[in-house]
Amino acid sequence: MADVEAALDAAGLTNPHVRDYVKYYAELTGAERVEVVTAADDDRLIAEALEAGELEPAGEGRYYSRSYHKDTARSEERTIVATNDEKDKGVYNNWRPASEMKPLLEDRMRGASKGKTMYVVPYLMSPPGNELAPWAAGVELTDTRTVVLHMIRMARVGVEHINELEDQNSFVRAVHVTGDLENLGQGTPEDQRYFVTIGDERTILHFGSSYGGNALLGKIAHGLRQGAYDGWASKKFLAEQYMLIGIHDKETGKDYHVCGGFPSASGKTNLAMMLAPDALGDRYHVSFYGDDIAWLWVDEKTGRLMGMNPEYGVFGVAKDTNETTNPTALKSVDPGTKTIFTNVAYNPKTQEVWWEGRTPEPPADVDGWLDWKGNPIAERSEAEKNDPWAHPNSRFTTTLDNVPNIAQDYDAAAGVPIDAIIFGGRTRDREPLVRAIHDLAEGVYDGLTLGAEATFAAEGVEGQLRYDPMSNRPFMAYGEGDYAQHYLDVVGAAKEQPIFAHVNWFQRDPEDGHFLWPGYRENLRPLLWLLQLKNGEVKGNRTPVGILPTEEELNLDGLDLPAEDLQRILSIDKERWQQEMGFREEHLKGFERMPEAIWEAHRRVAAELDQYEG
Ligand code: OXD
Ligand code: MN
Repeated sequence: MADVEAALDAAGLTNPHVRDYVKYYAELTGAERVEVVTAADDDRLIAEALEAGELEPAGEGRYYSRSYHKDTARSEERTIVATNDEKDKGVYNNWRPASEMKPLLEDRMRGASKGKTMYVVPYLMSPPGNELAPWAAGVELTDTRTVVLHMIRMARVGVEHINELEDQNSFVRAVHVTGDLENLGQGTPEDQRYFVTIGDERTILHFGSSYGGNALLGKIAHGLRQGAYDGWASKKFLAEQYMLIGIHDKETGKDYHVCGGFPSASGKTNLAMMLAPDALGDRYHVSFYGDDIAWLWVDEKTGRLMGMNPEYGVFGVAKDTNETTNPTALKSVDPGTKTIFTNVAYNPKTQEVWWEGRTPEPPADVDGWLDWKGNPIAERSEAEKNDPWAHPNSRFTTTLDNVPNIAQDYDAAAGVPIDAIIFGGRTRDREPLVRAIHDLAEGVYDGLTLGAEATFAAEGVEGQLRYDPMSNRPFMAYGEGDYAQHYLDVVGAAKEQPIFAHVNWFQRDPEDGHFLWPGYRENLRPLLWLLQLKNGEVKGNRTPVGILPTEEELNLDGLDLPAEDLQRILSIDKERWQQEMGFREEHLKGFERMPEAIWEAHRRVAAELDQYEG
């Protein structure tokens, strides 16, 4: 049995509630040792992980890890938000009573960390001193060292975050027990895994995975699910799966901040890390705040809608990251950054890593190369020849400090004022390049009807379209109707309303299928137009589904776009939209207590479409 008291004393962990919590779960899980972690322990833990073979060197100051081959993604069916009140049941949160789930999880965890170290990881999911910091403190207990190393990169980690809490009992209890990965029946009817957030007890119990959002509990379980629940219960804030960027106009000296939600695999990380196109670079600078989560609230003194990224790092999808799609990400994982790559292809002889889309072709000399499962590429059979080298959900994990265009004030307590909130999926037709929405209810309605193709970040069928409200479908913590009302209330309280917009970089030519918009850095152009519209500098072209730029308004300096392509992405297809309105109605009908304001927005758009002559 671990000497818990001695370990906590040695680490200077004084918070009595945290101490009780650690003691309780150390006993329950049967851990042999307890170790309290601070960010300063990183080098030692890395050395230990290398020694133990949990990490391998990937060049100077970079590391490689491989997960169990059936443990490579979030599992939405096994994820549950439990509470003590059935009214919290929504369509997507897989609600169960806390009284059922807590004993069930504790049963699975009982004795499951025998012989292992239980790492105590105190963390903060906000810049220190932020107005939402009271909801941001947590303590993850995990029995896996690589999870600790990821947490140190993805969250602010150290005992100071919990010793100094004003309310010493106000922290999220986040317990992660890996379990016997080879015997959990992943994806079968006997699946043993459970990923549970007990919203009204501020307790997270995850069993049966050591991968990504299943295991780094600060990120998705706290940063999104628990954060969303707390934001609603306190009536104070929103926790959204949003990227957050700054745009500085060197000519006027103005700074703008844009955040927004994109379902996985819709280019959110690329957009968040975007640089200004060369032709506009003299005038605009884009800075990075975050690529995955933003918490939003209204500053009571100024009345402005504010945002901050609660995370401290980037857990980015490696696939298709290259010099064209995201040069910033590549620099963020340069030698010396202490990046951890997971489930990419790895060459232990040369310590190189590779993933699909890193270069157009895989390395020609396959000597030494292993695929993500650790199997030599050189020994592949004819049938395996075309299998990917890297897992499609393989990742790189690096801290915000490594991102070359990180905003200077990313760590500032105040957060930043939000000028625009954008939504965008991957849509091959119907959705124009950008349509702006001034009205709050129409903006929220638009977010609720966001659609996306399935992604490898979640287990599912690739290419299949499904609705993903606000890109929050896997993170909904309570009923969708209540969520919509809370969104209206929080943003509605801001004195200066943000402008909403829907963007789509992925429209294709119906005949030959080519992308109509070049995307990547060029995506700054529609955002600049949006900010000009908000400032009243342009008028745009009114349509029932929002205001679109005119061809003259969109700054296309240095960009050569075929006239037909431009015309298509700046217009709407009335019939496809009318069909879509029917799908939306069915989708919205599925939710209880959807606010009347959202239904009114839906009816207004539908009626205007029927009248629209184009
Ligand atoms: C993530 C996810 O890791 O959405 O950000 O799964
Ligand atoms: Mn995400």
